[in-house]
This record gives sequence, structure tokens and C-alpha cells, in this order.
Amino acid sequence: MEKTLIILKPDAVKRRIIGKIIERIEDKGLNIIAMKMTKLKREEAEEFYKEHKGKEFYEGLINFMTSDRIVAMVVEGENCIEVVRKMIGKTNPLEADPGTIRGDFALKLPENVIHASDSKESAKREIKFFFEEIE
Ligand code: FUP
Repeated sequence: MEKTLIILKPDAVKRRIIGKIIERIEDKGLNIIAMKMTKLKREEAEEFYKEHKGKEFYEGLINFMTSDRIVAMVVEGENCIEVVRKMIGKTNPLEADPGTIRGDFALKLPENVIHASDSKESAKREIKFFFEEIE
């Protein structure tokens, strides 16, 4: 069964909306098969977002992602990578449609509440990053 990696970002934890977001994931029919709350160290955030190194938003993104605890989880379900990307909406909350998680809970970058893997390759890498034990 396909798996994807989701992160509920520091703004979601600070605003105490992780329960609402988890409820949407479960309501959709997806299974959470691993979950942990952790605080990313600077080096960890830099490794996770290394494809964005050098971009103008990179420093702000790393500062944001290390500003508080996050919740990382592995979600499983048929076509879950595409399904979850649809559920979270566009990267910029300004462009994310109402009804999507970013469209409903976020206002501006970089505080866009949630991350989800965007391909099979990134799901594999990102699941390994947080959950060494999961295949
Ligand atoms: P996504 O896959 O939707 O999370 O988007 P990206 O991988 O392109 O971006 C990763 C994160 O970088 C976003 F979630 C927020 C941050 N970002 C900005 O802060 N400004 C930008 O212009 C683009 C991305």
C-alpha cells in the first residue's frame, strides 16, 4: 500500500489545530501508521529542505521549521500521495482553494500549516528521514 509523509508544522502546533487536521486525514479514510512529535534541529531542517538551499525564502523557512515542535506522521492508503497533496492545497495559502487544509487554516507563507510528500521518491526519502524503521 502506498505511503506518504506528513508534517504538521510549528504554526499548527502553536495554534492547537493538530487535532482538526488529523481528523481530516482520518475522515478521508487514510490510516496513520506512525506518528511522533519532535523539534527539528537546525541541521535536520536544512537536510530536509536541502533542495531549497540558496533560494530567497530558505532562511525564513528554516527559522520557521525550527521555531517550535512539529508532528511527523506516515499515512497509508490507495494513491495517498496524490490524495493528500490535493487535500493540503497549493503551497501559498493565498492560492490554496477553500476546502483545502492550507486554504482553510493558513494565511501566508511560510506558515502554511502542513507538509506532504509530492512524489514516490520524496515519500521514500522523507519517511526514512523521520522513521528509519518503516519500509
Ligand atoms: P510544498 O511541496 O507545497 O510544501 O512546497 P515547496 O516544496 O515548494 O516549498 C516548501 C516550503 O517552503 C513551503 F511549504 C513553504 C516554503 N516556501 C516559502 O516560504 N516561500 C516560497 O515562495 C515557497 C516555499
